[in-house]
Amino acid sequence: IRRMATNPISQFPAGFLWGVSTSAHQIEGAADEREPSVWDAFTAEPGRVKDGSTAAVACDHYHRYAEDVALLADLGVDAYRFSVSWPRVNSPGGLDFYDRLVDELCAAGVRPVPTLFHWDLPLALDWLDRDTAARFAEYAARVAERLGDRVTKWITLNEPAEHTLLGHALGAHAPGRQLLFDALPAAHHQLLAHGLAVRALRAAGVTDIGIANSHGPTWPASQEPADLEAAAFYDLLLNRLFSDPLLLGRYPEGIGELMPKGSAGIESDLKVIAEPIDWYGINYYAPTKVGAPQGAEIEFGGLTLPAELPFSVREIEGHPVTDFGWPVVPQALTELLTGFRERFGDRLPPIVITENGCSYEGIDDQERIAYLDGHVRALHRAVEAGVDVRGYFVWSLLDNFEWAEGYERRFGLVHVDYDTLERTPKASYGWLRDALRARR
Ligand code: GBH
Repeated sequence: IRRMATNPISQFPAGFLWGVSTSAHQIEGAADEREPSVWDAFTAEPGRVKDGSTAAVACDHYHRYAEDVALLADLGVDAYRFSVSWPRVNSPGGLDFYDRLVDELCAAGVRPVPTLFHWDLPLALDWLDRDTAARFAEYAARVAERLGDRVTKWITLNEPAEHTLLGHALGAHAPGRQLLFDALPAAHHQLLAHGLAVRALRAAGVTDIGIANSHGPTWPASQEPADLEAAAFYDLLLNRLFSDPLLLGRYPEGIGELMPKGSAGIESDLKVIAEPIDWYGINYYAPTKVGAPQGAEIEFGGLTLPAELPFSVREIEGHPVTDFGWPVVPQALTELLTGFRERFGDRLPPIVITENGCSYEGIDDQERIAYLDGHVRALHRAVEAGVDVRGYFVWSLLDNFEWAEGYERRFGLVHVDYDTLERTPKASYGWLRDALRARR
């Protein structure tokens, strides 16, 4: 990727929200100061996490949050997207931590943007139970009552698609189930939880609510009918299963019948799910090439996909790849956003890119600078094409616990030494700081 001299960030209008993201389980540590989550139980099982690590300490952000907020302030971001740990809120003093964090952020002039669920479900709960949706709404209300005087912008869920797929269908993430299509109730209950939480947050006076969904263009492996059909099905799972009910109030054809319904029926659930939101968050990393099933297990992004899936994921050639093996294709972000605009039209609320980033080793991370520069330019092309985008958050502020990959993948703008817990800003941190300063 060729980097141009101009600063891509200064091309955006004033008021565009620039930020960085993290999540509780990936950075906080202090696991013994809260209730356990499904991720604590999952990582305790041998073989689940590649390097055998756990998030018991992680970046120790729970004890070092003031240092991390100072890093945010120096970086000059407008906003910080973090997640609230439900098991921590369930523990004595848990909400006090978020209270202190929010105070620290406000004092530093950084806007707090909490996500209420980023995969660390309390161990006693299960997304296959419908009741978890109602519990989530109660928890959301409790957090909003405590932080709502200082926090205005809220996110309900992070990537229910990945949590369903990886956690319940394929078993690569907590809670480690391999239910394949029988995982769909976990999707429905998360969507219901989102809708009920939107209502609970509104009742608590919140006016600025979004969700962070994982999306990326699906590229068919060829124009052969079998490849086109498989790609369309994969696209439905990744790009429509969650967005259609949220934005159009219906499931894609054929999927609604597979969902459990409450006593009042599926239409009544869909009304809750489609409760209007103020903006739609997109986490974008890479496009996926998909073709007809190949009748064998395949390795994909560190996963072994079972042979019986009705599609197969293929390698994208001709683009650089990150340390994770994910292709770097900035123009696919423009394609994704213009495609969303075409599909949803006026039903599409303003968009915020709630995550975008890459894993690379090293402190002089020129590849990360190239990745971010390329994606910010691609984002600007989408804005020029008429897509209403209001913000962009880099994943992530810090190197952190990368789920089933443990600490081997580093997504941070700031390097973390996991022995000393020392933070060292990388070249990409300097790049973003300079670009943010230059815009004013
Ligand atoms: C996010 O998930 C999570 O929200 C965050 O917690 C996590 O740390 C971060 O991303 C980094 O992983 O093999 O090229 O087709 C991202 C979900 C699923 C997006 C796999 C990229 C595969 C890319 N990812 N997907 S590719």
